[in-house]
Amino acid sequence: MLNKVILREVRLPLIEPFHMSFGVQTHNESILVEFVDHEGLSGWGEIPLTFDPSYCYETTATAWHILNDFMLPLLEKKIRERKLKDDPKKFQEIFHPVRGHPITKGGFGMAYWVLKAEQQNRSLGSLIGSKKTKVPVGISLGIPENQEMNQLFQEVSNSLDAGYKRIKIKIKPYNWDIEPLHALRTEIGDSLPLMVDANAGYTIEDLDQLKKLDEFNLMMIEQPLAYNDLVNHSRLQKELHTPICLDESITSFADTKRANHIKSCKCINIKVTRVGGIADAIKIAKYCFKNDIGCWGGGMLETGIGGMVNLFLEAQEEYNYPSDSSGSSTLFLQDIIDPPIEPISGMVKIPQNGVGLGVDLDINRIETITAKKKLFKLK
Ligand code: OSB
Ligand code: MG
Repeated sequence: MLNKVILREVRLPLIEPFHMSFGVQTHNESILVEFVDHEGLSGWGEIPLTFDPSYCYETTATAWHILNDFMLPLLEKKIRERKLKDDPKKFQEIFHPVRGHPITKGGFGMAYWVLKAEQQNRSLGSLIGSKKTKVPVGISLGIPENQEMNQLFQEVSNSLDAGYKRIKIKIKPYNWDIEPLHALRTEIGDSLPLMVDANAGYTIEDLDQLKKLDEFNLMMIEQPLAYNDLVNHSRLQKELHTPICLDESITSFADTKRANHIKSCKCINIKVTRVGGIADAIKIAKYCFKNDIGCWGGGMLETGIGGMVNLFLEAQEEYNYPSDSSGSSTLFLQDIIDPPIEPISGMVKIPQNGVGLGVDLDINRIETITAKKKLFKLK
């Protein structure tokens, strides 16, 4: 039985500002969700957002508003009517009256899944049927400050030394795309497993420039065009040999089916909250596998809470490319989980025996980075 929900807005500085085609991120800014039951067990989830609607329309402030003014009242009503179902797969149906806001819903629902795992004294991975004991990971490298080629070489060579299974570099139309790719292929060679992420920077008008990317033997091109442009992604995919991977465009299972029906991509970056939560992420991975679409786990510069959930999903059999789970120390001086996420030779071990997230939470540190907190008592 649910007893209370605690929302905490936290801010955790990144070691280095992370530059993408649409702007820069200097902090993780998340709402941590804690569900506490009557036995005192806690399940945690994470809603990773930013203060501005740049990567997606949701922001930290809209998430707080949607939770406080709509989702929590809906949950309270369900509990009052004694209609709350025990099944985490069904939990998010409560929030059907709220249109959109997949990241808010997905991160809220995540805490319910983790609480279920705690109550059943098993890990989230065991609850969702993840089989892999370790997963291959890559790293996502932001655009270097001042676009210094030497900095890019340094970061790529450090990442290869650390054993990452693939390198993703962020690109920006005309200004940071062909040049760094040419330099990397010339310096480091053709065997480097390399991909790019444009974060929706191009339009179909840039077709000639996008065709040039085909020369660099890339594993895939992530989200070249606008988030709401499945049609032109389909046109573009016909013009390119390189697989297109969608990120921003896929915000639900329905989006996945649409993208498949019109052949907008050959791969999907599954971010558990962006697609609306754990249940949808699982459905999407299974659908991709059946329909010959590749998939892998993306990241949103989350703390270790969201990071552990990403790993348990990446341990599902359908995930078939290295993920963006590059590890706590690539993002933060100190994470809020113990032990932190730490790849060894490009592989991260999945906790097999732990309960819930399979790691301890550093509650003191969480309190220190909390900017705003609210407790909702559930009757
Ligand atoms: O497009 O995948 C993205 C980070 C923030 C917002 C969007 C993206 C990213 C990343 C980094 O690429 C992934 C990570 O290391 O968490
Ligand atoms: Mg992306």
